Amino acid sequence: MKARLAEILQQAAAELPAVHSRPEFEAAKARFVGPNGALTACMKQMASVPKADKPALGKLINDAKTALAALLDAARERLDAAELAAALGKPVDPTLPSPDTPNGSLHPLTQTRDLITGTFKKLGFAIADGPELESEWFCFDALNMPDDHPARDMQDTLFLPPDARSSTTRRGNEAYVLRTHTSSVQIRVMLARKPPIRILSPGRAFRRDTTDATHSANFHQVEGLWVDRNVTVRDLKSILDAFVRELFGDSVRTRLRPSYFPFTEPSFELDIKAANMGRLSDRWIELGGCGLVNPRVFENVGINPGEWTGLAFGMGLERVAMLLHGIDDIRHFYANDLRFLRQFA
Ligand code: FA5
Repeated sequence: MKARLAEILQQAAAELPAVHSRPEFEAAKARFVGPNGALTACMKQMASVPKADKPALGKLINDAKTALAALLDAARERLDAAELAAALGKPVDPTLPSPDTPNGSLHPLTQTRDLITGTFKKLGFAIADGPELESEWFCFDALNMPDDHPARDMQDTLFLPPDARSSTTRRGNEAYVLRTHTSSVQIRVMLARKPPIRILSPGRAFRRDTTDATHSANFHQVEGLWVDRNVTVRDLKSILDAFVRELFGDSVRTRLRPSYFPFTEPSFELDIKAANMGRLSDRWIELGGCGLVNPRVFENVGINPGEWTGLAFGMGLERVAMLLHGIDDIRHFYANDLRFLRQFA
């Protein structure tokens, strides 16, 4: 019996590594451990072995069984690995550069946003964010535009359906709007932090404007706010001058044209004139609105206007990108035309 078991193991050790398919494996397995297999035949002989020899023989058979199981496992694992490799196909190195795929690039609006935020970061501004879905209080009332204020008509607002009215906003039952400007972030920041404050807030804005070459219902703005002691129009002008020079070069000229916003007093439009703005070169072009924070806004957010002063500005991101790159239609930014986008790669 001992010799027979050794022979079976020798045979298995020779045959199983040569097995290359599932049917070959199953046939070999049956030859050794199946109901009519060689090892099974040895086990059956146990019945006729004298009782005294049984323990020693039983151990021999068990050892042979374990050794056979290991040989079968090794053969099965080899087959599994070969089948997986066949299913996966030729090995690839994902770290190799692809020869045909052009690199992606940032959208021109993202590039322009990064340029603007980078410039203001150098001037000590931190980036602040706020929700695009706002309650009327943050978008209008706190900015000195109460319900009946005519200035509320200056911005055509997209309202959410009445069932979206909130019971959690400051006045309990206000409508939600898609924010018409990023000035709402000023309010959120001033409620959350104590002055001095110096923040820049880029983000989306929404208005019921008809789309044309310079307007979109969904556009982007960049809002700036600086609250400190003794902030003046001179600070406003010098900050905006520094910003504009960084973008358009030293030869750019700026002017603050008197204007009106309910949340700033005095208020201005910032105009720029430069020789390198394509079709718009050498003309005064409006870049955005600005002014000193209206003391009423400070009162609305619990900041003492006797102690603190502030400046604020807001501009259209698309407008800046169009001037920087000589783009004459805002709709190019949203058309996803690769011929347009690749020019900024
Ligand atoms: C405002 O939205 C003020 N919140 C800006 C401001 C902030 C003034 C802080 C003072 C202090 P205005 O409505 O003018 O202002 O919009 C500012 C800029 O957003 C415009 O100059 C324009 O570049 C851009 N803009 C406005 N409406 C659209 C639109 N429909 N499509 C594209 N850009 C727009």
